[in-house]
Amino acid sequence: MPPIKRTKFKLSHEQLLEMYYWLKFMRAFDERLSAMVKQGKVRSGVYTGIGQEAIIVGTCFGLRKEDWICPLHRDMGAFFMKGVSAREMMGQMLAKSTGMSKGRDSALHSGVNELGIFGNTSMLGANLPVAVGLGLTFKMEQVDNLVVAYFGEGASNTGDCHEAMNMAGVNKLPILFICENNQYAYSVPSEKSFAIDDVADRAEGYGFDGVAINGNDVLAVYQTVQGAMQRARSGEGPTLIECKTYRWHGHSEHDKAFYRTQEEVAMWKSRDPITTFHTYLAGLNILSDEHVAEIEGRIKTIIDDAVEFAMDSPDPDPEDAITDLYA
Ligand SMILES: Cc1ncc(C[n+]2csc(CCOP(=O)(O)OP(=O)(O)O)c2C)c(N)n1
Repeated sequence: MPPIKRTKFKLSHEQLLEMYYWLKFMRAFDERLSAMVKQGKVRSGVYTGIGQEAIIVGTCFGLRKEDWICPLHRDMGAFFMKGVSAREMMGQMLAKSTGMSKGRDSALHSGVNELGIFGNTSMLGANLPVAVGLGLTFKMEQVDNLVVAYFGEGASNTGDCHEAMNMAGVNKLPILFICENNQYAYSVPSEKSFAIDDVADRAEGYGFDGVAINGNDVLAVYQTVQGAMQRARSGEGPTLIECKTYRWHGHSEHDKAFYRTQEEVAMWKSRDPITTFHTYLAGLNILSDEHVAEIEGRIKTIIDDAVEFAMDSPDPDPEDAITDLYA
């Protein structure tokens, strides 16, 4: 095999391959779920992140166990990178007793305290004030943990978003606000929901830095996030990072997305974050066809096992509906 070339990133080639693995894993898991929806096997709403994987990999790759994430409906990949197993996630999607919330709700609302994953509510933008609460806790405890809070460009127009960013700016809280700008809030294109080009510009009004980047470039996301993480951990406050991207599927698997043109979808598919990264790694002689086959085989085995496990898992016992209550 030709010699491996150096990159400007402080990442070993094993780390680059790990990033590639995660991109492929998220895509494969979402694709399997999408197929299972059509087979009538899934009991949860499915909002795939297909096309947006680079944002999750680039933001989660540098996280510590103690850091928290506040993910959205489309961010299942972040659960995996924070430590949720494929079996647990599949159990959750099939509303089985082996899922994270033991069949109580859809994947969107399940959190895992031990792993630092906040279970979001349906109200978009409402995860951001929670991120502020977490960030304030870290600041008061004088620990250098941080919070990564995700939101869509649609959610960026909510009052919660404004209030959260304002308070995070005033108190210099260790939060990365990650706007996943996938161009549409359900059927509403972004030019119909705000009058500026970049959501990132709003950060200035809250007293911290905002930057708009190519959300389909995993290394661009990673590099930007690294700087923001360093500032957050050293007490310099939040950063707003707007990642421009596109969701390949409809808003959810029941949405055929007729409000978009085929040309537009094709144009964005030509910017596939996985193909782009593949080409980059292959050019550096880090990724060979054998690697790809091995990674794809490994992922298929894990997902096949998760599906079998979840299908064989028992349904929740109705009597357990009143256990695990907070009060
Ligand atoms: C406060 C609020 N308003 C409306 C909705 C209904 N709703 C659910 S998803 C969605 C689109 C969200 O778009 P965006 O925030 O850009 O995230 P995306 O789904 O594109 O990732 C809407 C309007 C909601 N859940 N919460």
